[in-house]
Amino acid sequence: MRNRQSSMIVLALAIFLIIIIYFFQSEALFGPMSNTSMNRDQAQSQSEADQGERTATAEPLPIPELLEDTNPHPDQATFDIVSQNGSKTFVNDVETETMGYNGDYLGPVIRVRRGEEVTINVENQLEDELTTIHWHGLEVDGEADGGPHSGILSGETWSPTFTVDQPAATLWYHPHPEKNTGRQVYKGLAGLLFVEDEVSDQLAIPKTYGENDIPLIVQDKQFNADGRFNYHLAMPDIMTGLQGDTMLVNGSIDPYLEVNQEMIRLRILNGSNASIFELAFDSGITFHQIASDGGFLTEPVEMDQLRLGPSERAEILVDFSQVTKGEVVQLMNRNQSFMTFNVEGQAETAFTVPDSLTTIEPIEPSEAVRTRQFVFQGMGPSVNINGKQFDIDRIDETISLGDTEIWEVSNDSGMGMMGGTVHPFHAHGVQFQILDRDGRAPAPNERGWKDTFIVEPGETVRVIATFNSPGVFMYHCHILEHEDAGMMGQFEVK
Ligand SMILES: [Cu+2]
Repeated sequence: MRNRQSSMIVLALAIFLIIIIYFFQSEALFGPMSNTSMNRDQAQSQSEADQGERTATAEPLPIPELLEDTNPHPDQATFDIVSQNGSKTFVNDVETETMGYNGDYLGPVIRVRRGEEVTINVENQLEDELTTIHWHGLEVDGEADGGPHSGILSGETWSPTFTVDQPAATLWYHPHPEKNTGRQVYKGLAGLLFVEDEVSDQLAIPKTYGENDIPLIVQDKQFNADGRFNYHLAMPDIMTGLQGDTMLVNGSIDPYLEVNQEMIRLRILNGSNASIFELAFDSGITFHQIASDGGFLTEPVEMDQLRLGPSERAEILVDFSQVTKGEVVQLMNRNQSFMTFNVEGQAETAFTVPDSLTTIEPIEPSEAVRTRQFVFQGMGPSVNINGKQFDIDRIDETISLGDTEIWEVSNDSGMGMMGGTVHPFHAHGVQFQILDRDGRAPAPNERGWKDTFIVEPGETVRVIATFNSPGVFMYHCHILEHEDAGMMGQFEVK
């Protein structure tokens, strides 16, 4: 009896000890729950601690160049893009093989105007490798969209021409070859595409590119121990898509940006293959989201955290005038800092957050001629939509040109196993309005134009769109490893 009592006490003590150890480990893993602003030395030592053995040194944020329009005609624009192999050093002074547009990694910003007739010459200089280039979020005909049907062989050039007819927005471009999109994007093929119009001209918001209008392509990567890129799909990547433990911003690890004490506009792209980012600033700084995927919201939305799935974009205004000179502000994903803003002196300009941004005509559900269902199903190699995996010779849905439709997208994938998998839905050549999520109105920052939206496990998202661009287009999960595995279908508008 006595023995039994003492062994019970030992057991209770052991459990207590395990709980204590677990608590302290969680604290070490996830960091303190509240962050306060740090000075530069503290920030650097925290940053070094985050990096562990790695010898990356903080560098200024690289700003992608604005691609030159070589067409002198005021209503036309011509751009030249080359997909090429390259190499770049990210960590440990080791060069890793990369891909880039007009360079070693990522690509320039293509800036176009509404109403402009645009031609983009895309030359494929990749060695023995087919590629395509898809203008993500652009409302163009299927022939110009750059999906898997528009393969460019090594040494060939593809030159689509289209007229831009949609509101100002931060879009992006990336390859879309069948079964090889994930690898090519991971190696570095991605760039931003800005649409400007009279609304963006007239808004009193920061718009000096690279100074107070800053692009942030945020990605996460896995590096091998030797510092090379690791695009090798093992478990759990086959299930989740390829997620990494190292964050890159415009291709740089832990970069810093010097800003004045003023309002800064950040155009953020989640350029990851598979990760959902939860972005926030330390020091309790709030910000205003002013644009979603397809353009400006009707009014700014004040937020302290931004959830962004793969391929989603958000433009935000951050007011650094409230930060003391010499302080640093960290941009964090899930409480881990991955970029630093060094706040310098006073600015010459003083922007304020506008009361309103643009008008968006809501598309009424009564205008819809039909409702289609899309169901994400399966796991790993069996991922599919509506029970079907991608077949380039099969058109899954046919839509009449000019029709308005409701698309009901649900996620049955992985239910009951490991908490399920989130799938971001994307359709080409069209911008949606979100009607509801499981019957509830969307959050204020999701009440603008969307071409990509997260669908949680078990959730049903209803969206509405008018299909004004003819041709064959893709709809798919934007976890690129799911897309490559066949979680994609085709719709034809005619
Ligand atoms: Cu998916």
